[in-house]
Amino acid sequence: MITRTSLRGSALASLDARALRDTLPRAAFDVETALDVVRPICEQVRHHGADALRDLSEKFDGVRPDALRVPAEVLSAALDQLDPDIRAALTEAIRRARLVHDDQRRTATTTQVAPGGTVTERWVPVDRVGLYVPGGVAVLASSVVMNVVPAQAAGVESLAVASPPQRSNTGAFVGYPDPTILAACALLGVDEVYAVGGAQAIAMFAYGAREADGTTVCEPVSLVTGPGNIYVVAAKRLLKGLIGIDSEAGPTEIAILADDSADAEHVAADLISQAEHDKLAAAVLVTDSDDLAERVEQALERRVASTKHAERIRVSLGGEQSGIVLVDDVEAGLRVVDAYAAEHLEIQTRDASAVAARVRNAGAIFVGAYAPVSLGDYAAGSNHVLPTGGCACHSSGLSVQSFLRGIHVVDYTQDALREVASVVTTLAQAEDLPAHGEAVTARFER
Ligand code: HSO
Ligand code: ZN
Repeated sequence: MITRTSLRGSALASLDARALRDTLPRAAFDVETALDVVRPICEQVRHHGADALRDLSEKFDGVRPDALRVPAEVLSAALDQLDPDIRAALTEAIRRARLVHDDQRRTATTTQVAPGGTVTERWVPVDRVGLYVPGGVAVLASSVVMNVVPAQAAGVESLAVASPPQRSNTGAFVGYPDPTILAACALLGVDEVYAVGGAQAIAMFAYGAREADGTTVCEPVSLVTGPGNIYVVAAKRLLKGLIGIDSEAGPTEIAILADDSADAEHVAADLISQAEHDKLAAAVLVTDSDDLAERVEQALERRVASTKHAERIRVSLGGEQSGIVLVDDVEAGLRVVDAYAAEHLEIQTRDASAVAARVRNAGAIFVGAYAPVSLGDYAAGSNHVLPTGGCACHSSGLSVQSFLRGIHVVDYTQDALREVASVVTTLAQAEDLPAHGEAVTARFER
């Protein structure tokens, strides 16, 4: 079901990092093509506001929401009706995520550059953010936690969530997002929730939305975060600049670097766990052990046959984005996983901590036998909104930092400015921008 590739001996040695990355299995995720699809959707929302949002929901979600903003009583009903076990699990997941994200808060730093001259870096939260929670193949209430917790820890004051209305909802929830998502919002104290999904949700956040009579439905936001399908990602890319965005998150990926000490059952179970997300999800095992590869293949066959979403998983494991990559040793494996820059990377080798410490590119690293990716998906305390598609070589997952801006505050006395004046005038002359220098010398002329 899963293909094997050998990158042993000269096959690896002859490749530089970029060429190596191109040879590794990866899903085709063509955001550029999707841009053409989402452009008219965004324009429609920009010009026709709430009317466009209702029309687009009817077209893409198969349901016309009664109210675009979920009423407070629907949010509290969702929390009241939430299964107590799910409520307890969400509460514990929130508690752990808060521990980690509260620790990420940043304090201002002040640097004395010269006597009388200081630069302070202040960290200021974004005023208003829009958090997108997908509602496609799987409806992920845990993603509400992963978006909201860092935003709240950063001190963001105004926070809105959007998630697609679900056609299959019943009772009080008809035309609204999945009730567990609503309950998670209520549990986190988020009261501004929209029954809007897809590219149109991102456009609503970017432009804001009004009814035809001018009544405001949603105020525009400064920053949009959260994962989504290819159209959501395309809309974020299109509207970037008008709004800030987090890194682009595409289909889920897991890479596992394992040697012969790894437990094949664990490796197989973990590969399957992320393949379960999506037919486009990627599961890649990098190992120097033929014996482990063999045992993992057998375990995959057996485990996939007995799991609920077998069909979806078979497609994802059998797709070109998944595979087993054979290498000479763990050292070579490290080169491979660094080139791949996985969203999630598990290290299941001897001395796993030491190996993990050498990894440079990954969205999140899971060390040793007892840190499966699904722990991080829900309850490790870490964030699960992570860069995919190789973006981990330049971007980070969602954190408090994603919601903060660093502002430099420059404070110099007259003497401190005098002392550095010639540096400014010399560089200004060198760039043929003498008025820059004159702004300094003007202060010492009288
Ligand atoms: N593995 C997904 C997150 C998730 N898994 C949510 C289950 N629920 C992307 O990191
Ligand atoms: Zn997952």
